[in-house]
Amino acid sequence: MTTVDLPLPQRAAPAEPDSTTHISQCTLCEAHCGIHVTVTDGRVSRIAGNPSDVFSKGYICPKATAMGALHDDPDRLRTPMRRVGDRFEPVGWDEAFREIGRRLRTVRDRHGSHALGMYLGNPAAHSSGAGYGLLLRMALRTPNFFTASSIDQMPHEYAAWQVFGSNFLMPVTDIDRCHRLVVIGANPAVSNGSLSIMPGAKRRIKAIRERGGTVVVIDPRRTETARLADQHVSVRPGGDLFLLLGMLHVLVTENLCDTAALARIASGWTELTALVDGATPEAMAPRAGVTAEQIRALARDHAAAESAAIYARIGICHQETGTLVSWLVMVINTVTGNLDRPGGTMFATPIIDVPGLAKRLPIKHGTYTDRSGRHRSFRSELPAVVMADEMLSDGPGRIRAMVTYAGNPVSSIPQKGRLDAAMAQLDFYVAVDMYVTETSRHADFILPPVSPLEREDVNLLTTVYSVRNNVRYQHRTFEPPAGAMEDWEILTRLALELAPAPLRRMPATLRTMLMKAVDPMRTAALVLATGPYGRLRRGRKAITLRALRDSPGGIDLGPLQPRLREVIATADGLVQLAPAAFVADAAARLAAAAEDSGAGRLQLIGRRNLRSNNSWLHNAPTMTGGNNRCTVLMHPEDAAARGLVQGALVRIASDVGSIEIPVDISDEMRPGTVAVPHGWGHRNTGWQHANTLPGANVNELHDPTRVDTYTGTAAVNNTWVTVSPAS
Ligand SMILES: Nc1nc2c(c(=O)[nH]1)N[C@H]1C(S)=C(S)[C@@H](COP(=O)(O)OP(=O)(O)OC[C@H]3O[C@@H](n4cnc5c(=O)[nH]c(N)nc54)[C@H](O)[C@@H]3O)O[C@H]1N2
Ligand SMILES: Nc1nc2c(c(=O)[nH]1)N[C@H]1C(S)=C(S)[C@@H](COP(=O)(O)OP(=O)(O)OC[C@H]3O[C@@H](n4cnc5c(=O)[nH]c(N)nc54)[C@H](O)[C@@H]3O)O[C@H]1N2
Ligand code: SF4
Ligand SMILES: [Mo]
Repeated sequence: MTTVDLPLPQRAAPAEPDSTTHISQCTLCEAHCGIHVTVTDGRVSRIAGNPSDVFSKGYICPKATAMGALHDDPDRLRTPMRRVGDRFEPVGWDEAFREIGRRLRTVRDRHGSHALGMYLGNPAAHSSGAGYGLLLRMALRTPNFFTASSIDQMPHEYAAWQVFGSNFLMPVTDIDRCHRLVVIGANPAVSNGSLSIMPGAKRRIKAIRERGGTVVVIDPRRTETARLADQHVSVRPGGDLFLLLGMLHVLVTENLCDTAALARIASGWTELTALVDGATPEAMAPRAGVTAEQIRALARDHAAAESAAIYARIGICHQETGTLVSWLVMVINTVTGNLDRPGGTMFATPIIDVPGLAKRLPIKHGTYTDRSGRHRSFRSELPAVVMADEMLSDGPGRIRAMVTYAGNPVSSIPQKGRLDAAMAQLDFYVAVDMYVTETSRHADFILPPVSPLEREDVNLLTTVYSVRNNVRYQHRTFEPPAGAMEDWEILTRLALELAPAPLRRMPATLRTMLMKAVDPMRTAALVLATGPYGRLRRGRKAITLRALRDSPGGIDLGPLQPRLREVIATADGLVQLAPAAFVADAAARLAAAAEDSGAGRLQLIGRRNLRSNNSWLHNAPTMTGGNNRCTVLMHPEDAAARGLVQGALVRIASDVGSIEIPVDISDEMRPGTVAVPHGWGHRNTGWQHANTLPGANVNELHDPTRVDTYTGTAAVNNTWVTVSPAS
């Protein structure tokens, strides 16, 4: 169990502090670790892991303490704000909603609903708010909908849609039972897993080795996870496609797959074997930046393991080949017999049975495009990299008004510095956020939700992609102040403002009744009752909301269960190993000339830090300083070649922008590759502490036109840059 004491404000005689300890959850990332929050004299004095949490088992990462810092942060907005000239002034909720409704409707009436845009950001997924964000998106009736998914997991979703028939069927890594874990483009020791949610990832990874298993990390950087592994394979950024094709070649030519068993669940083996025919390890090795022997061993060991899983995440999504690589990961897990088997990759059985419902949740691709026609919509949204263009380039359908919810796209999205200007020139902009950020500073209204410690919730997303079936309840630590609103209430009120007049103008009492009817707790009760563990299902002890609330560490629902045949959503009920478009694309890439060697330039990738959270949390002094700084990590040879010494300020320049930050020299980097964290460079925000910190926005360097072929997901993981001493 981890425990961290927070500094308390100095008081004259703290004789008998009035302390109470509350059970809650950290909601700062997908893991939702159980926490004990001690409150002393109305302030959070201590945050510790909840040892009885059935999933996180007492683990917390250093970010958990930021739950307290966030709650007590004087810079956190507690009332709605309205822009008056260059300043923000407090405004009442009702007045704010009326005015926002009027302004949004005016834009819609004059220019059509295309003129309204919305961005839904990452923390939306960490509360029930996401569902209500989608409700608002429906009320806006606009094609111009963007989310953090298109700078995140869209390639996994697209590949899952092609291979398993549904974007929801992204297989989860059964890390607690696997005998071999291969991590590609993820650093769970820092991130604690995403879409294979694994709080306390370090402990789970160590346990694999303790039970005699093997851990391999394929990453251009010797990461915190690589340090826990048996083997680190330092791949060239963007080289994963060739590494995996080479592995498949070995699996095929050395007859390492049980093709008879495979034929019962999958189709496309013949096309796959034809594709990898020429992809010998020797041919692939230089393109992947590894050795042929490494490729061969990776394939043989994967096939030989009692159970094995490749876990791939953001490092492979942020590539032009993001979808192709996601596909090959799914393929290798399948052909080696590691799909739907304990210790391999599996589908969860969550309280809301998303995998079980996948067949009935069809999605569309390409029903519309952005105005340039380059980007096709996927699951009814457009990639976030086009936001700036859709706001700035003139012509019909231009976005004139925006809503952002729990997102800071000016910092998070590669956009050549144009999104800042784009947000500034909008006719109208409303931000649902608790801070004045790089993005929300341009808003006409900022509507702040309560702090996470002031809400109670049951997070459904976490249950769908956890490495073990479970359900947990987020208890309130603090009662919300009178009149404060939660995200779901704000979003529902906004949606009502865009609804037809009778709904909009309903009396306040009726509206209160309606809001009560759509309360997330009611929704959670309904979800529980109708899901796999509910009272409507026979033969099992029902889990009610009350039972869940009374379980201080949540309820364990057991290990992942085989259920491929039940959930697969393809037309013929088979896993599609070789979607025609993917095969043709991969073949074309195999046939193309070798990769650009960069002519003395370096390949820029990203990195995450244990005490940082995307573009925010930098206002908490306990989260900044130490090793959590915005520096460029560089191999000693590359530093020496440029005459750089540790800590020197350097200028990093790409084809689209430049930034200046200090260099950190470390042999954990692959030579020729440098890493810079995203989410830094806070200036002119309401974050008084963060504004004083050095750093720059790495997304100034990434080209928004370099994207994953299928989903438009920003390819921020191999941008060519030069690094030189800052003048
Ligand atoms: N170069 C580069 N860029 C990246 C990445 C990378 O690896 N490299 N990673 C990408 C990834 S994976 C992601 S997910 C995106 C994230 O990018 P965004 O979607 O922009 O999310 P955050 O940066 O987390 O910003 C969160 C915002 O929500 C606000 N907020 C926090 N909690 C709440 C809440 O409960 N309610 C409301 N209403 N607001 C809240 C915060 O104040 C902050 O303004 O960044 C991406 N950008
Ligand atoms: N502490 C902390 N935890 C977080 C977050 C945070 O900001 N801070 N963000 C959360 C979010 S929104 C997400 S989506 C998850 C992401 O979780 P992870 O996917 O684990 O994120 P990263 O730590 O960025 O790991 C990506 C890895 O890919 C590597 N990489 C870069 N380019 C390539 C490449 O071309 N090939 C290969 N094979 N590897 C490459 C990088 O070196 C890095 O180690 O983390 C979540 N958890
Ligand atoms: S891993 Fe850290 S940030 Fe994520 S929920 Fe757990 S304590 Fe919070
Ligand atoms: Mo993310």
